[in-house]
Amino acid sequence: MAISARYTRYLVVAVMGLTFFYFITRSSFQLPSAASLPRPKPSYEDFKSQKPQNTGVNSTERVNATFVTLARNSDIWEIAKSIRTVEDRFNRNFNYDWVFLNDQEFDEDFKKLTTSLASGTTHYGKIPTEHWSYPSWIDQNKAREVREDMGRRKIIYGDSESYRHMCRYESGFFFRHPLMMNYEYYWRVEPSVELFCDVPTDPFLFMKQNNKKYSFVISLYEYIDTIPTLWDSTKKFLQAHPEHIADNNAVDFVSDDGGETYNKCHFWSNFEIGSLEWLRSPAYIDYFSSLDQDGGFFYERWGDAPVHSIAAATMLKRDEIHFFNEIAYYHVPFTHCPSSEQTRLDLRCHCKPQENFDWKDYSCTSRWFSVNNLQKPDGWDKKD
Ligand SMILES: Nc1nc2c(ncn2[C@@H]2O[C@H](COP(=O)(O)OP(=O)(O)O)[C@@H](O)[C@H]2O)c(=O)[nH]1
Ligand SMILES: *[C@@H]1O[C@H](CO)[C@@H](O)[C@H](O)[C@H]1NC(C)=O
Ligand SMILES: *[C@@H]1O[C@H](CO)[C@@H](O)[C@H](O)[C@H]1NC(C)=O
Ligand SMILES: [Mg+2]
Repeated sequence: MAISARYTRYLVVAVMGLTFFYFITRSSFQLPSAASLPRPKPSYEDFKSQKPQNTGVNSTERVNATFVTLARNSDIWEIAKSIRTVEDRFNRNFNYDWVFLNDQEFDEDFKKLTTSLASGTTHYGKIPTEHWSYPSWIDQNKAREVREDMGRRKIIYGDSESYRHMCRYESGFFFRHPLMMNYEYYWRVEPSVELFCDVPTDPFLFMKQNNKKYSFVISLYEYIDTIPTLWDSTKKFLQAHPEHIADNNAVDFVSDDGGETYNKCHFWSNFEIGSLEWLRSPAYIDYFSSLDQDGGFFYERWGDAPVHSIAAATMLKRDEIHFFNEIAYYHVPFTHCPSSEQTRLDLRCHCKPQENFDWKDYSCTSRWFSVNNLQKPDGWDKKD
């Protein structure tokens, strides 16, 4: 049949062509070898030993400093975002270490992912039980009743036991974890935060060279229901220990009446760059121990933000506290975005200036500028 003869010819040509094609390209069509078959998941230990070491381009004037993150294993994807933003905007050029702390053991997945994202050396620590449990003098029934009551009153985290251990830990213990004893400065990073501007110069070096001990980017008023007696405890402590009160302190940031009452202003401690040696000093440790004895971490819901802030405002000189205007930052629900357009362009910021919280009514940053005679940007008091 004519048709089948024509098809046979096509078939012969096609087979010859494919054979030729096979011989010239067969080196690239290898059957899967044992080496390319799916391998078991790499363990954290194997992965860590194979990770290439970074050497920071700006490592000459390295400060003895680390990032520090308190997190649960379930925070893995939220902390991944934070590490990425910190690395992209700053640490890829500096490769500072990163310490992760947890009240439970970190799992392999958490360690692998965070080590792969961080450019510096990572360390993982378990918090000793004594630092994440009730001190002997706390009445746990009373603490439970408080939680139930605050839960009914819909106070934020009011019913949470773990949040109280967290706040107490961040107030009094993270800086003396054995892993943190290796450093002089820390930068605290929480899950799901964002940096909006390049950080081209090293904030740790700035802290060290300018003798700064504590820094912030956002400040605001605390919910009074979480700290009704914190100021009474503070006054009792400072009266008993006048030697810890700093000359030229910033008490006017936290009190409108010379220390009689607390105005609820505090630095928002989910961002902090600070001196570990200050937190490990007798002044700070005595203050924390005194607060801990009074029991307000459990009988109220004292946050580490007002505790750090009141300590800084009373026991540091005012010029040892720094406002990092150039570090643009977001933690739900507030943003710090530099007011100056020139700064935003120079630092390649991508924050919306309208979202800057600094000059809004609920922020205390305007007060910080006033009590320190700092120049506020033009138009800071325009309402929009
Ligand atoms: N290991 C551990 N970390 C916690 C726990 N609760 C909170 N954290 C961490 O403590 C920090 C503050 O908690 P977060 O939920 O962000 O509180 P918020 O910012 O006040 O809403 C974050 O870094 C959390 O990952 C906990 O029970 N265990
Ligand atoms: C290194 O630091 C210098 C000054 O501290 C800065 O001008 C430069 O841009 C930095 N280099 C990188 C790659 O970030
Ligand atoms: C870093 O600081 C810690 C705590 O002060 C100190 O023990 C350690 O020796 C310092 N390391 C370096 C390299 O200076
Ligand atoms: Mg948070």
